[in-house]
Amino acid sequence: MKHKKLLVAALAATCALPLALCACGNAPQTPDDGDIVVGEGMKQYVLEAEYTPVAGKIGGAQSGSASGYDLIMQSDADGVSNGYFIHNIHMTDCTLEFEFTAERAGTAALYVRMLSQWGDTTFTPQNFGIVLNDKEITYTGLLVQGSSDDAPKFADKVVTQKAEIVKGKNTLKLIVRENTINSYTHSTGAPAIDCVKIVTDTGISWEPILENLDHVGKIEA
Ligand SMILES: [Ca+2]
Repeated sequence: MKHKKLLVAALAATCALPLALCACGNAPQTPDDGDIVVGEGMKQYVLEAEYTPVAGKIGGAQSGSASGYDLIMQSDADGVSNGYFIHNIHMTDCTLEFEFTAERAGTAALYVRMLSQWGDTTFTPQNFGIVLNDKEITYTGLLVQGSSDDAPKFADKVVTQKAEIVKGKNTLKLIVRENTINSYTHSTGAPAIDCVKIVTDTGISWEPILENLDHVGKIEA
């Protein structure tokens, strides 16, 4: 598998991706949930969900199955970071993994950019786990405004202002837990995930799986 190393710090500094939200200048922020505050000496790093490992992953649609690259949806809608997001992960234990490397240990503000296709929905550690380096983040429930995959309205939801980042490799997991949020089948439902944003004064890099996008919308054996 071809991984292209990309230093997100450089992107954040240069705004090289027109669709990527970044921390530079007076770039427009998301209209909902207020602006993400990037303090003096801090940087915002955007880790796109569509660049995380999806091959072989089993999700679930509103009713029926969904898996692998079909979990990535392309969208030209306003507010979709990088033009793609992850959806149809309505399956207990379905997990998205964001691996990144930190120059040193530190704390970070952590945001997950998400929407709910189930109407206004409150995600909690009980129905949607957020785990950093195998430690559960006991976040306060996140009320996510209802919208849809076809007319997405994503919002940056603050999970914690004090995520503990370790020097070297870090792994953030978003874990769908058994619940009854899926109002169609009265079974497990999940949010759609656009990206994760990390605001910290610790330098962060990661290896986005850019080739994921080569598979989107293709029928594969
Ligand atoms: Ca995205």
